[in-house]
Amino acid sequence: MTADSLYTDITPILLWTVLGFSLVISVAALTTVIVLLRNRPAIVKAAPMPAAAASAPLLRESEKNGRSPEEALIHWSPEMLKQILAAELPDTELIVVSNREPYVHEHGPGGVELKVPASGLVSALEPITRTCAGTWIAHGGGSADRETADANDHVMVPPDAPAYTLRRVWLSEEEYKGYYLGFANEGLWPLCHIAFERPIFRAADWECYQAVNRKFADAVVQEAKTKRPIVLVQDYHFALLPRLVREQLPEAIIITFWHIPWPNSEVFSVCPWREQILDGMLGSSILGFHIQLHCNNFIESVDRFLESRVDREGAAISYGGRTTLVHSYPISIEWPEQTTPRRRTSAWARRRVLERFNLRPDVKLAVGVERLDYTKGILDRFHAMDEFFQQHSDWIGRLVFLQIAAPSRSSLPAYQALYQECQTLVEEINARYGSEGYQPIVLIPEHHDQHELSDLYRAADLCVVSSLHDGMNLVAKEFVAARDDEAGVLVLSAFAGASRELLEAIIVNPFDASGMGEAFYQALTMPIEEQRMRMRRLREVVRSNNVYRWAGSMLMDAARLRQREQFRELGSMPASAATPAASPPPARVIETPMKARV
Ligand code: GDG
Repeated sequence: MTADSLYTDITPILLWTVLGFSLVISVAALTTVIVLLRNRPAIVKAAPMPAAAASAPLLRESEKNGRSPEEALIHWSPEMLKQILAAELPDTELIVVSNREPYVHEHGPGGVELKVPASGLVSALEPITRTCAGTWIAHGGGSADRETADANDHVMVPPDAPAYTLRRVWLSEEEYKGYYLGFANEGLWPLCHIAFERPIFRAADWECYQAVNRKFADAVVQEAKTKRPIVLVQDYHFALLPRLVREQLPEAIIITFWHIPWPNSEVFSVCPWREQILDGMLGSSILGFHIQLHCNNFIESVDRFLESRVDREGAAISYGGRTTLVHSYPISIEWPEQTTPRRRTSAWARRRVLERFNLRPDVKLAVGVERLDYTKGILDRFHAMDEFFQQHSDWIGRLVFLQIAAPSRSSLPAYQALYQECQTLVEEINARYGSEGYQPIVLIPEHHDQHELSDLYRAADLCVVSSLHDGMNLVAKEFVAARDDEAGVLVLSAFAGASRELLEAIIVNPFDASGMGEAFYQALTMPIEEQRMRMRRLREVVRSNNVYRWAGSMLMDAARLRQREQFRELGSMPASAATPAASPPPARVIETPMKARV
């Protein structure tokens, strides 16, 4: 048989075999698709996503922003943080500076009472300072603070299991008004948030702000037992402090964390003392924001207003002979929780909350928990309730919105006006949709303790975080952490930093009341399997990106800086390579804790 005749004989057979196989594979594929579509989970059948979610990001910011893969594998816990400190920063003292103190002593009807203030900063920093046994310097603002501090203005806290020193700084009424209420909260707070509240800048407030920053810088120097402490400066109350501390403790590592957004340079330019503020902040070795966008805005502001060299690739700014690393560190909450006693079930929490607020057992419960602040979008979620009832009138009588609004900055006119507006709007909506024994919105303008908040989160069918603008927002993360039953839905503003991580929440635009109303509907009708799928993923994210990771990442960066300084002192590093922040970290710096990875 010739080769030609062989080809002629087998070609049709081959052709038919290939065709036959293709047919079988196509039929199998089609059958699989039909079976999958028939059995697809309820998630596909849920109500359409609101418009804002249509353009939702596919990747979390932490997945995009180039964190080292090794770091992502660390299981962050208090023990890990201690190990990192011991291995990478041995014998380093840690000093935290914030305006708000973690424990306030107040005179109450039953004598001196201890309060934990409603503050995201306190919620995040307290477990860290406890773990690191540092010193926390803060304004002593409680009515019984003086009598509970010792002669050095110290008090050991937490009172039931002392772990670190709280140093209280006393301010006169004039200082408090000018620095805190005036410059920080009527000037910088509205300047940094897109909430359309006009910032107020008064020269007298600025004077106070400078004087109080100096006072706190002196307290840092007094408390420092070594020449090279790590100073963690917190927030917009202390923009000038890093430079002032740097002048007195040139070898300190100063990490400044800005807990609120940073505006774009055009908005920032309206501040009459913009250059001084930037100069003060650049006294820091490391400057942290929650998200990359705010780092970018800060770098852009420096580029525009100061003679400096900006290294965008290395995320560093060289100014006045020193370099500052500008990096995003998304803040988070304590996980695992160390202090809250064993929780009861969600069913128990729900019964308790319904009883306490006198609500019918068959209602669905939406909750909001915040300081009463105009940036939090409290009015906007009430407008969304109004829209929701207009579109879905069958829900009237079946949904209650329970809003906890802890009083905050209540001596300022903008906050008094907000309180009035909230009361009026709630009355209007309740009059429109309420009936005998049914109030659709329950507004509680009171401070609650953490156990009560935890019960509320666990009792809720949905938690609404509708901030107009928010650095991060810890309530969103606390809600997720509280839901070990994997039920409940988070409705989250696209303008809260948390929306960069919590992608499985229903993401909303709080300026769009009808869109947010539809998000409520989606949440209330979401099948339990979908709630579970979303909640499981959200919990994974918060668990692995907990507050120990937030602090640990900053401290690891601090360790790298310190090592490079040491190389520089030894003369083993060329000057050009000695700019600590601009080049990538040496892998071996984190070797020891890595080995201990859990
Ligand atoms: C700033 C930034 C950033 C609320 N009511 C009570 C109470 N809270 C607690 C919550 C939560 C905290 O206050 C609020 O945290 P947030 O993160 O929502 O907001 P801010 O206070 O504005 O914090 C913010 C944060 O700093 C951290 O960097 O996320 O973007 O604005 O922990 O549970 N706590 C108590 N009683 C209450 O009635 N004890």
